[in-house]
Amino acid sequence: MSALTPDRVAHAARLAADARHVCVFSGAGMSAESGIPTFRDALTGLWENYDPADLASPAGWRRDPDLVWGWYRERAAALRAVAPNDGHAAIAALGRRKERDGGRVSIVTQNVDDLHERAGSVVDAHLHGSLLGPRCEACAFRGDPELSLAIDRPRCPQCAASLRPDVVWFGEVLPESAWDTAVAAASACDLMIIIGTSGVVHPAASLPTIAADSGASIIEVNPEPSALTPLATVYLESTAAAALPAIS
Ligand code: BV8
Ligand code: ZN
Repeated sequence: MSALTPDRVAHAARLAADARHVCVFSGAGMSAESGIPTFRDALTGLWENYDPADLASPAGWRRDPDLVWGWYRERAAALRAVAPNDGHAAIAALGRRKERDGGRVSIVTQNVDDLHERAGSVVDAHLHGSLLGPRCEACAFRGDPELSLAIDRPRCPQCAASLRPDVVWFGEVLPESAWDTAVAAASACDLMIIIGTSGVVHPAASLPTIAADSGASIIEVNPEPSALTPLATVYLESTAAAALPAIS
């Protein structure tokens, strides 16, 4: 049972209604109620003996590319079988309402799924890439989502080099344009809504501090306190699908 206290819900709903520019900052918890395991829970079944930070790393890829490719292929296939949840829908509805009223909602996500988009939102920055479509290790080729489901690792049709998941691994720099867009949104928003992130992966986890230092109010939605909870103007100890429809 989530601790959605009426006073906190009312406070968060007022902040959301009054804000001109909302920046949504989402993590794996945003997709949990759609059936996508959070990053730390992602290693179930076949993968339970592996460390996510190792599979999601250049060293892990170099050591066993077929194993890492298989992990991403399974995640890409699992994503096709699920749907956006009420939290994604609430964020999309908030975006439409803000657009109508001359405001805006920016979405900055750490997630590599497309559930915000499938709920009708435009995502301004995918900080850590996407499961949908591999990219070439040597040239600018990017494949379509079908290629992510290939059983055997595909070769680049343009230069025959190896294709890899189009995600940012630990130890890799974030895409410059995504990071710049995210910092601009965090700096310009008057409200940041943090949803479902443990707030331990950097530099993404520094965005809420940028927002707070720029004078934004912060709402956090998470059934457990996170590293970011101390920054929250309002902390909703609840899940994305329960809390977001109630405040937006
Ligand atoms: C970089 C793509 C620099 C791949 C991902 C020491 C200190 C500080 C930093 C570092 C350090 N050592 C190394 C670093 C840097 C490192 C880092 O931050 N490490 C951490 C672990 C200490 N960062 C990097 O390497 C980044 N790059 O720094 O480059 C650089 C400079 C020069 C040259 C080279 C490099 C790159 C990081 C990106 C890694 N890739 N994803 C893939 O998906 O496979 S990160 C991946 O993990 C996710 O994308 C996500 O960002 C992260 C997991 O975090 P969350 O999303 O928060 O998910 P998590 O499971 O942790 O938590 C879920 C939360 O949801 C929980 O709080 C839970 O309570 C809540 N929840 C659960 N259910 C619900 C819910 N909430 C709401 N509703 C629910 N229903
Ligand atoms: Zn190529």
